[in-house]
Amino acid sequence: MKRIEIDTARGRERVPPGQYLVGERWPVLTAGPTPGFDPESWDFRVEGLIENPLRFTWEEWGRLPKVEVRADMHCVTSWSRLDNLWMGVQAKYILELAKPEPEAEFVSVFCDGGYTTNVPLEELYEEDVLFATHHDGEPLSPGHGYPLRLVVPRLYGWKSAKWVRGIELLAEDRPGFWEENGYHNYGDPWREQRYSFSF
Ligand SMILES: Nc1nc2c(c(=O)[nH]1)N[C@H]1C(S)=C(S)[C@@H](COP(=O)(O)O)O[C@H]1N2
Ligand SMILES: [Mo]
Repeated sequence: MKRIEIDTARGRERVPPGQYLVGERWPVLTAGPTPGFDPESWDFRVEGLIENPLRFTWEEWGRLPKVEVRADMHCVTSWSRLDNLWMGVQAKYILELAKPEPEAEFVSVFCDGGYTTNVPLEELYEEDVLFATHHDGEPLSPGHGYPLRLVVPRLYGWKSAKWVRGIELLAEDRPGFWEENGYHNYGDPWREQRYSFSF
């Protein structure tokens, strides 16, 4: 399996300002209850401004090509966990199948339980962005997003949506759950874009 080792910090300080390291301990940070998983009814959808709308069952998802990505994770509540080894399907691979329309510039990510988050489409083409089923060699635990979560290492953790069920490609940006509730719209840890009043 291909392993992708790119610097989450892209050459900046490894640990962004105002963050502390948690070591091996991996906190669970969830707004609301942990949703259940039914492999019969689960699907993953790619919708909106694309040439090929996509729908994968759990079984179909399991047949997609996987990669491993080593990446750091930075939560806006100030903890950082370095060197996470994720396994899953690169977001870029899914986008290449879906073929975004030229007007598509933003992505709304949707999840079981109703959580949403938004990212610029170009962020999802970064090599270290993936839809992960495994972390450090184990299937995700329910609290950490089983069966599937998005991982966007270069942005604050709230963009790494757990229990993800699909993405919608949009021409206009659509703020998600935390972005509507005071967090920054983009969320770059190196610029400490924690809240919507930071620049
Ligand atoms: N569906 C969903 N995804 C979510 C969240 C959430 O509340 N619901 N919290 C986010 C936040 S704030 C962070 S820091 C990361 C934390 O991932 P972890 O709980 O696996 O450590 O998940 C993100 N993904
Ligand atoms: Mo977070």
